[in-house]
Amino acid sequence: MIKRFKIGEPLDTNAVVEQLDNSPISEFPLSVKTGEKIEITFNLAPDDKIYGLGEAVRGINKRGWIYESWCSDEINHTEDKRSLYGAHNFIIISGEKKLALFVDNPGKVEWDLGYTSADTAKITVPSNSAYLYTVDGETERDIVRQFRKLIGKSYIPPFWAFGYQQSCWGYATEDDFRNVRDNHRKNNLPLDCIYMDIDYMDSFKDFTINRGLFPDFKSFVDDMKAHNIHLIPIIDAGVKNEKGYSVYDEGHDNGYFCTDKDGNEFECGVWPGIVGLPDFLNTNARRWFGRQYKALTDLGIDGFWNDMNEPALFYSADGLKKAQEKLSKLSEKEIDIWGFFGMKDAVMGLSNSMDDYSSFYHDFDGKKVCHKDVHNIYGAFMTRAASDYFEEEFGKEKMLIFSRASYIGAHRGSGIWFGDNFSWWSHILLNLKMLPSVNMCGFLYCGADLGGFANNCTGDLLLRWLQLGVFTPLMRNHRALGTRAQEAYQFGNTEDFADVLAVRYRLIPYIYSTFRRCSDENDMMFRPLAFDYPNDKIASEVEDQLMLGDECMIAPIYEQNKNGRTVYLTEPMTFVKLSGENVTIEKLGKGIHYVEVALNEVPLFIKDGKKIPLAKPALSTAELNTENLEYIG
Ligand code: MIG
Repeated sequence: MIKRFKIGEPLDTNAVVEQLDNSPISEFPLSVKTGEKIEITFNLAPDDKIYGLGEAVRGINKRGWIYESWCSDEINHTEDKRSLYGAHNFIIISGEKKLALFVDNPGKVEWDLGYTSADTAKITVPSNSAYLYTVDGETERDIVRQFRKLIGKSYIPPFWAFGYQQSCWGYATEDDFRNVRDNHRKNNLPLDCIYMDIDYMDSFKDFTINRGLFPDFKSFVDDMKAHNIHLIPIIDAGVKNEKGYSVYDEGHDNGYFCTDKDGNEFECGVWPGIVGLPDFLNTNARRWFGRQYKALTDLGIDGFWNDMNEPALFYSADGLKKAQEKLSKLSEKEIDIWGFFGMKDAVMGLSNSMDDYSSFYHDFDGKKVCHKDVHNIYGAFMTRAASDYFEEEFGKEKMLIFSRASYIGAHRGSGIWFGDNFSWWSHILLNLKMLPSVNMCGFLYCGADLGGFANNCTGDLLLRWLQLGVFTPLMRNHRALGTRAQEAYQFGNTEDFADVLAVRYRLIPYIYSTFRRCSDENDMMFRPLAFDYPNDKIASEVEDQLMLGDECMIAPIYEQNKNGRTVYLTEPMTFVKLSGENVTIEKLGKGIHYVEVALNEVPLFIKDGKKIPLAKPALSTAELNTENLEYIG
C-alpha cells in the first residue's frame, strides 16, 4: 500500500502519475522532523538491507555508505563518491518488515545509510518541502510494482534499439562512420547503430551539422539506413551564445534561458564556449527546445542521446573572471607554497561549482526558483522536451532517446546510460550492480559504456563486458577521445567478438519480450537474488549474479585472466553456454559450482522447467527472423 505525505509546499517534479490523498504526517511510519529541513531517521537491525538509489556507486545493498542525490558530471565512479549523474530518491528498507520510501524533492537529498552510525539511517532533505511516499508490501518485487505504478510505465524504444551499437567520441568524417559500418559487416559483426558525438556539429552548436564534414547529410543518413544502420547524434544541454545562430537568437529573444539574480542571461562555458542554459523547467521554453530536434529528424535521424544535462558547467563567466583576477594578482609576486595551492584551487574549483549552481534562476512556469533547489530535475526536463516532442510528432516507440542526467519520472519518456566509466574490470561489476537499482526506479532501457569510456581497453576486458552487455537493453560500446580503439574488430581475435555479438541477436526476442513485459507490468527486468529467494541466506548476499526475467540467472566473468568463476545456484538450473550458433547445455543442482567459460562464450542459467527462445543470428535487427525460434532450457 502507498501513502503520500505532504510537507510544506512541494514543487511538481513530474515524477508521479497517480494523485493520492495526503496522509497525516502523524501516520508517517518512520521518525521524521520537519522545519527548515526534513530529517527522516530509522534504526537498522543487523540483518536489515537497503536497496535502491538507482544510479550510484557501491553495492546492490546500499547500506554502510553515505550518498547524495545530486546530478553530477562525475567521471570517477569510485567508491569514495556520493553522487553520479542521476538522482533516484527511492529506497527499500528490507528487514523483518519491508518498507520503501520515495523522497520527491528536486534539490539535494542526503542518504546516510549506516555511515555515521552503523545501526542508524538518516535521510536529510535541506528544504522545508517535499512529498514523501511510503510503500509497504510482502516482497520487494511487489513493492517495486506498486511504486512503478505510481510513477507510470517505463519508456519502450523502437525494436532496433535492442541491436548492438557502436560509439566513439572522435568519429568525425563520413569515412570514419563508413569504416565502422564496413568493418562490422565484413567481419560478420552485427550492428544497428553508430553514434555521432559532438564532433558532427558545427562549432558544437546544437541542432547544426558541420557541412564541411557532411555536405549532404540526408543522403548520408539514407545511405546508412540502406545498410540497416541508424545514426544517433548527441545533443548537449547548453546552447552556444552566438548572435546569428537561430537557436540562440530565438531562445534569447523569448527569454528561454536561465538568468542570474538580476534577470540577465546566465553565462557559463561548456564545449561551444559561452552558452545559454535553456530553462527546461519552463513549459514554453521546454516545448520550444523540443521542436528544435526537428532540424535533425527532418533529415532522417530517429534517435538521440542527451548529454551534459546535469547541467555540467566547465565554468561560469563570473567564476572565470574571479579566478583570472586571482591568478593575475598572484602573478605579480613570487608565490609561496600557499600561493601555489591558492592558484591551483582557483582553477580546479571552476567546474560544476555550488556557487554557480546557486547563482542562476528558473522561471518554473511563473515561479522564480534558484537552480540549486531544482537541480536534480534539470536533465530530466531536458529529456522530457525531446520525448514529449517525439511522442506528439511521431507517436510512441518510434524514437530512441536516452539521457545522462535523470530523475524518477524521466523513465516514462526515455532511457539512461551510466555515463563516463573506465576501462576497468571493476566497472563490469559496477555495471551489473546498477541494473536492478535503476530498474526499481523505472529505468528499464539502460546500459553502461561497454569496454569502458575512459582509459585504454583490452580485448579480453571488452569480451567479458560484452558478455554482460548482451543482456542489457542498451548494448553500446563507447569510448572517449584519445583512448585506444575498442571496436569489436580492433583486437585481432575478431571471431571471438562475432561469436559473442551473435548471441545478442539470438537473444533479442527473449530480451525484447521480457523488456516489454516488465514495462507493461511495472516489473524489474534484473533483480538481486535476494528478491526471488528471501529465505536463502547465501542468495541474500550475492552481488555478482542477477535474476533476469522469470526464467534466468546471469553470472558474467568480471575479472582478468579468469577462465571460469564460482556461481551460486539457488535451485537446480540448466547451465547454458552460447557462442555463435553453438549451444552447450549442462544440468546443475542447487549449490555452489565452479563453471568454466571461454572468452567467446556467454554464460546463462535457466531455471528448471523454464525455456527461453533463441533466434538465428543476424547482422542487424532488420534481418532478424523473430519467428521460427528454437527453445532451450
Ligand atoms: O565533457 O561529448 O558522457 O559519453 O563522449 C565530455 C563528449 C562530454 C560526456 C559523455 C560522453 C561523451 C562526451 N561527453
